[in-house]
Amino acid sequence: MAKPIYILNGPNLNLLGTREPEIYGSQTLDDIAKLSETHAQSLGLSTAFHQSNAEGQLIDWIHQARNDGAGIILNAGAYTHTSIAIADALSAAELPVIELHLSNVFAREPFRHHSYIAPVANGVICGFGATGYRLALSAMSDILNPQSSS
Ligand code: CA2
Repeated sequence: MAKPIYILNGPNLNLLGTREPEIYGSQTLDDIAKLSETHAQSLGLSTAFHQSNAEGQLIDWIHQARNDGAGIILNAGAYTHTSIAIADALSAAELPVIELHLSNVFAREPFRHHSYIAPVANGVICGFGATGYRLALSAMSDILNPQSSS
């Protein structure tokens, strides 16, 4: 059985669909989990989709992905801008990593312009709302199977 793509979501993303739809869209995290699984299946991939408000839990899932996952798509929420510990865990995982944000963080407050994760990621996708999860899975598929990418 092929290893899944870990799709990890950080603090407050469990609130999606309840507030601030003008920034984050109106879909819930559950909606995003479903569209991710559907798109992954179309690419011949599977997902392990998680959300936590706790930094340590996100790090534990990154450690788990090191053995059990094929790659990591991470929307670390505000930990993107603060967490050296998550960046260290991603480096140690030795897997393809895609940093993902719903909003265009570069069009927002200056404190969102810096990421500790970007330097240890293969690439960054931001500003496309829930579509970003599909884009990230397509990019991960190309990273994992470069000969079948167009
Ligand atoms: O745009 C993104 O995906 C972010 O990772 C979202 C984080 C933010 O701190 C990052 O700078 C960019 C915040 C997630 C908060 O999610 C909410 C969703 C609905 C209502 C309130 C917060």
